[in-house]
Amino acid sequence: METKIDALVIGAGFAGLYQLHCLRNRLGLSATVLEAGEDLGGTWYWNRYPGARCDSESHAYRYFFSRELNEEWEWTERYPGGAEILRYLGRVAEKFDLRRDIRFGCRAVSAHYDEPANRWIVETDAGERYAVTYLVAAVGCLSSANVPDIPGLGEFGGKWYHTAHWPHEGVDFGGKRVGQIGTGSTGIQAAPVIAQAAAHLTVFQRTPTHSVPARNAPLTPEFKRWVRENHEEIRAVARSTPNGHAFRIAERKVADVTPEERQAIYEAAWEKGGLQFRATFRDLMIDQAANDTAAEFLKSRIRAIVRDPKTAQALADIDHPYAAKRPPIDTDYFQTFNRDNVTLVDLRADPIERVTPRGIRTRAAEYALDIIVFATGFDAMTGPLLAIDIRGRGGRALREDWRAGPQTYLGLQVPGYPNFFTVTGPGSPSVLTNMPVAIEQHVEWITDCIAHLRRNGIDAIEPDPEAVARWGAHVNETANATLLSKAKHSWYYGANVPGKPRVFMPYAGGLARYRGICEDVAAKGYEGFLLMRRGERGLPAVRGSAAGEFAPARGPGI
Ligand code: N01
Repeated sequence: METKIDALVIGAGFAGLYQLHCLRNRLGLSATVLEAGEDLGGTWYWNRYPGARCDSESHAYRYFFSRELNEEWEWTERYPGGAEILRYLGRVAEKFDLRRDIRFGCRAVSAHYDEPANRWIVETDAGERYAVTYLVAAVGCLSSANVPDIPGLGEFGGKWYHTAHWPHEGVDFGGKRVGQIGTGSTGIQAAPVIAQAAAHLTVFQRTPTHSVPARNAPLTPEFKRWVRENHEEIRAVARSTPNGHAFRIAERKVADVTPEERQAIYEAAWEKGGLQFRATFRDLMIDQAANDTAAEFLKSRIRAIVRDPKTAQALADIDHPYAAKRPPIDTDYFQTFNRDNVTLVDLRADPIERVTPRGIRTRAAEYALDIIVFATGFDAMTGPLLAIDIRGRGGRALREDWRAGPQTYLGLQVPGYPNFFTVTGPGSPSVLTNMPVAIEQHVEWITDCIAHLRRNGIDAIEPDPEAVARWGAHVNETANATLLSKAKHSWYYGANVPGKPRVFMPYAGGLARYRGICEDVAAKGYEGFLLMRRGERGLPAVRGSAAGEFAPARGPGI
């Protein structure tokens, strides 16, 4: 049985829900969302590990498209927890009547472009088949879990879990010896909570990283009122800043202030907590000497908090500039290592050799464990797309075309894959931003683009390969202009997944600048894209068309 509809969206997280709303409720198209999970929420559906909470502040972690929705919804804490975000998305789905067009528990396994008919044939793991004109991948950037291939895992006598596939009924750590591998944003959130419940927690750390206290707290009635009354202002800030957060980056540079003033600024930012620490000076991400001052401040905090000097040294021996890897924020992470039931294993000094039936064996010791928690991150950005067998013109496979790294125009489209759109795809600001703001921008651009095609009798759109090459060069150049390029072992470069090409995947030029570029491209009649009408013999072959230059980076984009 083949279902014929205008548009298919893959994924029912923030991106897929809004995309469905736009395509169906605004453009009047027939549209369906396929969602592998049994309910909506995307990343929040899967990542239910202990301590899962958003690092973006709640007043900016939301959709901004509906003032009414914002007036009806009130977050309870400074950072929304996973369960509250799921309730929020449930409310959104209810308000815009989205559930009726979402197929839950339904994984898209293949998407093949049928060139003569100019349509996409999408098949699911349940054997369902959809024929659609527009295909939108809203699969998320961080939805393919990375479970490292450690020898012996299959022989482990206890239980193991990856944080991104956390059992919905929870895990009982009571009386258990737990080993946690990974100390990125997830591991740093999970460890303090696991340590409180477990008999013993052993944290296996490969790369230490800086972290700033989140300082989460319930929102006061005054703050809630302020949020309600300042919707437009909050929206305007989030849309105009490089990261899509509702705070501005300071105008000053580190060298503009005295060392004493700088120390006071860092101390105030530490007390305030959160990702705003990165916004204390505008040159933190482009000037190594400036960054060193922040990094040194944060390392000094670790040494001040952690009582055991050897553990403190292992936690503070950080090999990359502050925020060159995604900076975590935490609730009592470093304090956790002062507990009697917590041990840190420095894998750089003593690497893991294998998992044994009893636990984890490093070169120097064996750690007996009942539970292993993998907080080992994701095959980010490209992983979720390549998990689907996507084939474009002439049967070309995305897995082949992206063998050396992703090729996109603006992170929105792939050459050779007409009418296929990616929300927050590689080459877009995405993971360097507060995601809902980046998602809204993409979804609205895609919606306007599809409206344009239909208004003008255009059958298909795909990027000009020349524009794609220029965009790829611009993405690289922009990353190289920042200190992000000093952490070549980060997941931004795909370095956490063995065999993955080392390519900087997100766009580091900043969301505000990126938004301007996308608007400009559309205003110029979709410059750099090929707009095609079907003739008697299908779509015309791809020809080159001019793409404009992208303005060089002027300030820090991240
Ligand atoms: O994953 P990560 P994550 N042996 O890749 C280690 C977002 N997020 O899930 O650094 C031993 O950052 C790895 O070590 P190394 C956010 O964008 C958002 O923590 O590769 N260790 C690292 O310590 C974030 O950046 C929020 O040397 C291994 C850790 O595992 C992104 O998700 C919350 C290993 C993985 O860290 C990913 O964060 C959480 C191995 N074989 C996450 N393989 C919120 O806003 C990997 N590691 C709520």
